[in-house]
Amino acid sequence: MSSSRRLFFALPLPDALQQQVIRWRADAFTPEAGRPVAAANLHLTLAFLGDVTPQKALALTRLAGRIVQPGFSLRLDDLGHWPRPGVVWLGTRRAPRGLLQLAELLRSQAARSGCYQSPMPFHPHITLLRAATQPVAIPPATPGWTFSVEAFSLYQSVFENGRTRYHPLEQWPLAQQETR
Ligand code: 2AM
Repeated sequence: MSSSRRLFFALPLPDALQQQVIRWRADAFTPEAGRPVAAANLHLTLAFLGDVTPQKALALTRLAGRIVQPGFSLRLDDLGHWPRPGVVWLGTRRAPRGLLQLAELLRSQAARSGCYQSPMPFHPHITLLRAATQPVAIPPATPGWTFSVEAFSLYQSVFENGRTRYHPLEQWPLAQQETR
């Protein structure tokens, strides 16, 4: 259907962290390793929805708006390479429970609404390089950034002028993190 949009729920990266990541990435990988993802496109996908009709998008955004969950801290301390999709990624060695719960809820709501969900287990990651189909020297460690996740967003993936851009459409806050 022509009015369908390609949508996904994801965690945005704070602007300052985007800049830190791309500065580090420029030193950590050679230009041959793969095609760098633009700073503004860095995100961590929670649930990929695919091409979605306006009616389904409305139903899914209403469900997303009812989610009540505390925020959490996310430490980016893992790196890897998936040669088949050609992706070099940044991830976490210990996914916080809040991240797994949020992704699980969004993915099950998507599945119940008829959006195909991959049977592969959820592996939280931020894609750093694409078209990385050749062996890549992965640095032994990341700087180990930690950031506070206070919201999640719905994005539209748009291919225009030969580039893919991810437009944030809507954002929902997570409750304040409990301090003990
Ligand atoms: P990737 O970065 O590992 O390619 C927008 O395309 C986002 O949705 C990207 O983060 C992408 O993951 C993810 N994505 C794209 N197609 C997907 C699919 N079929 N299943 C799960 N995630 C997908």
